[in-house]
Amino acid sequence: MHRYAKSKDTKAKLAPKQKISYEKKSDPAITEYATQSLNWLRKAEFLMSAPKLNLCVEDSGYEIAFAGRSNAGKSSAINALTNQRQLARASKKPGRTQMINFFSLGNPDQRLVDLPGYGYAAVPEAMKIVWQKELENYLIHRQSLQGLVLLMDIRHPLQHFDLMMLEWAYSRKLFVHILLTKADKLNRGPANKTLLEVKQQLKKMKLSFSIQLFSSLNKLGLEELASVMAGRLNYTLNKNLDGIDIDQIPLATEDDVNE
Ligand SMILES: Nc1nc2c(ncn2[C@@H]2O[C@H](COP(=O)(O)OP(=O)(O)OP(=O)(O)O)[C@@H](O)[C@H]2O)c(=O)[nH]1
Ligand SMILES: [Mg+2]
Repeated sequence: MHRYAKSKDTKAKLAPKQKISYEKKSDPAITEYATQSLNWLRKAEFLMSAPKLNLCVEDSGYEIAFAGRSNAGKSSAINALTNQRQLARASKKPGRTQMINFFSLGNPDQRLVDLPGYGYAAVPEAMKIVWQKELENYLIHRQSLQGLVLLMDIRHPLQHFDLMMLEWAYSRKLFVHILLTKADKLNRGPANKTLLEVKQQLKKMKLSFSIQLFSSLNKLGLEELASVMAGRLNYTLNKNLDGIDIDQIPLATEDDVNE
């Protein structure tokens, strides 16, 4: 090596220090979409309860259903999302939601549905079978159903019931958005680890899905959930947002969805 040539190390020391920012800049248009979606969801109003599929509201328009094992946090999530304490009744007693509950979102053709929790131990076996059949009926045959929000307690993901729901969703190519609920029960490290593991499992199932951490208690993940729901329910924004052209926001690709 030439006597005067500077070593790599010295060169690095002499180079002006560059500041590298790891901060992810949020896109103002996307943030605005999430905020508007949340405001829209706050218009939720109770429509009706049905004990079975053929007594549900007319199968027209669009709806998104919340499903999950009993006690997974469905009713709490709906209340947090709509910013209404008692819209869907949450309970310390599992098995509280025993009907298919419909909520309108601004108009009766855009709906949110709270499905009965599955697996409540105190329900007799025969009753569980009836409910399972009703759920299957609803998921397979409901034409207005645009997607499923599947809630799983982050401490017990992918139980038998969840796999059954995912199979039904797959059989009719239904989009599934997964919430790992009660994320406040875990520290951030273990929570992210579970998120990654569940995502890997789901990728193997070739489903069309997205997944996120969620906590009704801490209001974690509300905006993300609201945006997904608005997208699925064909909620169109008021296009006169301050200088933002919504049409310029690139459409999500399958990769984004599975990220
Ligand atoms: N720590 C914590 N607890 C929660 C959260 N969400 C719900 N819970 C609690 O979990 C219990 C069950 O919540 P629900 O929302 O009633 O659950 P569900 O899925 O609607 O239950 P079913 O109606 O039986 O199907 C209640 O005691 C809630 O307070 C959360 O994000 N964090
Ligand atoms: Mg409930």
